[in-house]
Amino acid sequence: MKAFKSLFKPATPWRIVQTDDKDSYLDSIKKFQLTKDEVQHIRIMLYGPTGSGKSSFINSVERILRDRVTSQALSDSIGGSSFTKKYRTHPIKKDSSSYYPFVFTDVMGLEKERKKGACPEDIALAFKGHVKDGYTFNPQTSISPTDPFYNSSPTMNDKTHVLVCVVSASTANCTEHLEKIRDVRLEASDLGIPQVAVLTKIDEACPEVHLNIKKVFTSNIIKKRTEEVSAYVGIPMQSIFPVKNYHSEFIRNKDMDTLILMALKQIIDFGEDFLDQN
Ligand SMILES: Nc1nc2c(ncn2[C@@H]2O[C@H](COP(=O)(O)OP(=O)(O)OP(=O)(O)O)[C@@H](O)[C@H]2O)c(=O)[nH]1
Ligand SMILES: [Mg+2]
Repeated sequence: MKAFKSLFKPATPWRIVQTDDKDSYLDSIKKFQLTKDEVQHIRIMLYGPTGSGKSSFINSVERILRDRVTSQALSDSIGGSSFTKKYRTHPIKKDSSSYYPFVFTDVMGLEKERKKGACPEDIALAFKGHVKDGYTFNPQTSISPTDPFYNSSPTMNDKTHVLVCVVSASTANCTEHLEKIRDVRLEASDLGIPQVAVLTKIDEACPEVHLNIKKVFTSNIIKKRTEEVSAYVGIPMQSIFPVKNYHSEFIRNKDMDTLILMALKQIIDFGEDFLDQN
């Protein structure tokens, strides 16, 4: 009888969150304004293994904030080597005449082999604002100060204000990229850049979540993946946000929105803190 009862006992959540609070996250993101006159936007840099869902995360945010399907940051379904090769800034339109006060930079994915994918030196230079939009990453060598895409006098708007490590929950791929992820993180830590991780593809990682996204915070699989990312990448558990990106869905889903907005709110708060201190 006891065993029977426990079958119907709701699982204890591994994180207590307000999962039905989509509108309040959305409201506060829509109202968010920067207080420093000299800074136009929080620059959010996404990095992580190739195919982990960086471009899809940007598209998902835009999908929610603009309520329309977009393909601003091209994502790829074939996989293999890095699809995003250029350094590009993605602003998000708020209305016909204005943009949100935050932008994303989507860099070439990290690949496990030393001479493949974005080289960590380039990412470190991008943190400091030395890489101009349109630069094509060269896995063999980092950008030289004589390159036309090298920005020798970056302003606060060109620098990275918050770093987001994007890893997939469906593969344990972050172990393979560990060294490169650590290099990037160490560089960011030296510059005092706050860091968050986004754990994508929770639908692929856990069958229960695939059927019902609400189960994310009671899923042992997602809890384990979050703990692994925290241990491997060195980001505290409370700064790791599980999400399911919009990638094949045509219809908006309130629970997917909530998880994405929860992550975005934390990213913006961290970016704002960094700007306040610098
Ligand atoms: N099931 C599922 N698939 C996803 C999710 N996020 C992204 N994908 C898919 O994963 C693939 C790779 O996504 P991208 O957004 O291109 O990944 P990326 O990190 O930008 O890759 P690179 O530009 O190559 O570094 C695409 O087929 C996406 O549709 C998710 O949350 N769930
Ligand atoms: Mg990409």
